[in-house]
Amino acid sequence: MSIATTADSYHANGYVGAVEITTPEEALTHRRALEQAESQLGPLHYIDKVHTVLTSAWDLCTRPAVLDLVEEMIGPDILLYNSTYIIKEPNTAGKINWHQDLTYWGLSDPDAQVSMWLALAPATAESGCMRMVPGSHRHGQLEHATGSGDGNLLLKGQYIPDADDLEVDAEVCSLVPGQASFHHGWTVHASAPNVSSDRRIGLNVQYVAPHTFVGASGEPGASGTAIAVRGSDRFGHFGVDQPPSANLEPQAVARWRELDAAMKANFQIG
Ligand SMILES: O=C(O)CCC(=O)C(=O)O
Repeated sequence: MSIATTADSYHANGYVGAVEITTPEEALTHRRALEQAESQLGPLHYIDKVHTVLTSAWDLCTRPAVLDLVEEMIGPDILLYNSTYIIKEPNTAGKINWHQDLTYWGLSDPDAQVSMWLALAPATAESGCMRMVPGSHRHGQLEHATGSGDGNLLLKGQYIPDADDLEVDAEVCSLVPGQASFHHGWTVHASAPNVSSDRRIGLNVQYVAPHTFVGASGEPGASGTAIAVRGSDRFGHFGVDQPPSANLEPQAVARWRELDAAMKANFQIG
């Protein structure tokens, strides 16, 4: 698919899957880089802003092939806002209930944000790949609840209580290593437990256009931090993150702990 066709599919359905970003061999190299970092730092599942400390994550987040597509989705000025690894270990019960991402970021312009989910291990129905409800991005925000306590991996256990009607239309978004999906912040999605014998690993990345901001007024500091990866930021709503000068550079690691805590403190619902 050309970039334009891929972007058209994203705009029509609220998501697009199976976009090739790296070869499977290259994805394996990036998986090894993550696993090396895990052996040094401990678990990295759902730790924010990994692109500020890991050169592998920075490389994947800033690939021209990714940014060319993101540009078609949110415009020529692109800020890299967040990146996390989302990992389901083999044969574990963790799952993600039906939800919409924008319910917890509070961004002012819902169309000025897109998420990439890049597979570093097979993401299949068996390993608990995402399921997406096509067209659901057009309905705006649905009501969410928190704390379902049923193995939901989301930070506040958020979920859409009445998801049965949505679920019937959901499409399975399986990815081979090196492929990515891109989804809009209102797209309803979920994923089941990993019942395979391999880890399921995704690098989940958020891009925003600089005119958007967190909160009602866009006051400086309220939107957290980000870094321009294409074009320019003429608005200054976000503080400025730094790219990694080397892998796991100690000062950057210390700063990263603070960035992760700040991201989690700003996490909203509703
Ligand atoms: O990794 C998953 O299974 C779900 C990820 C997700 O909810 C997201 O990328 O917004």
